[in-house]
Amino acid sequence: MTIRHDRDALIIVDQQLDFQPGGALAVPEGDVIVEGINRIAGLFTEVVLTQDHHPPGHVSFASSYAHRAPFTAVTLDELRGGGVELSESAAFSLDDLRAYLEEARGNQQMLWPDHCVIGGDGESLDPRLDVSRATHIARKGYRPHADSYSAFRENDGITTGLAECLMAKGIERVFVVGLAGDYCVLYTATDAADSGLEVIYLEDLTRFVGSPAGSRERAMEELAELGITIGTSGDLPVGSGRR
Ligand code: VGL
Ligand code: ZN
Repeated sequence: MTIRHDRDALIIVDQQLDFQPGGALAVPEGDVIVEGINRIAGLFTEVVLTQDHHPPGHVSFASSYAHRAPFTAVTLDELRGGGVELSESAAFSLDDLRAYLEEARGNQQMLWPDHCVIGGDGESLDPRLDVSRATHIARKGYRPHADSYSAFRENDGITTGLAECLMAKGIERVFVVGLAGDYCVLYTATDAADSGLEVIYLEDLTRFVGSPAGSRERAMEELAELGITIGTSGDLPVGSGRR
């Protein structure tokens, strides 16, 4: 597989400390892929980095709700039934939440431990990541009442403008890597395909949250259904690329 400098982009998703072992939302083995990512980054002229970037009291934090545990979901049905109570720290109202869940996929939001909080240490990129080739750093998930797994579209469907930006530069194909394979990498890949970009999901350069059970398998099925190519970094001419 050859890389075309003017047509291909690499998107490195959320390679941040909070997703590494020991972080607030640790992804098992989230740290082992960074060397492989650095190795292929040198092949690309266009390298997009994304960063999860949440304000305190974000809609995706379990701590923003009364009596809610991380790794459970809050749903529109529960809200309509009066079963959702916010905590003191919530940076959004129940009306904001209703408007968001009406637009969100599956009319629900998974709740997570506080992670990638703006200004906190956990949102930093892994210091081992070679950022020297990054041409575009896209932060996402910073509206208090909306989460954004994808680099292209927030969970309520609002565009980030990234597809338009890449396509305006002539990019036709994107390679996606990073964390986590069942959330932000998955949605970045599916939204890229939906935007009309050809997508290659490099399976060896991602790792998975794995919650709820089966999320990895469902992610792989969804990619297959959309006709997204699942490849590995071994398919790339690593070593022969320019640096
Ligand atoms: C992610 C859950 C919550 C990810 C971000 O980067 O995959 N997952 N926020
Ligand atoms: Zn997040």
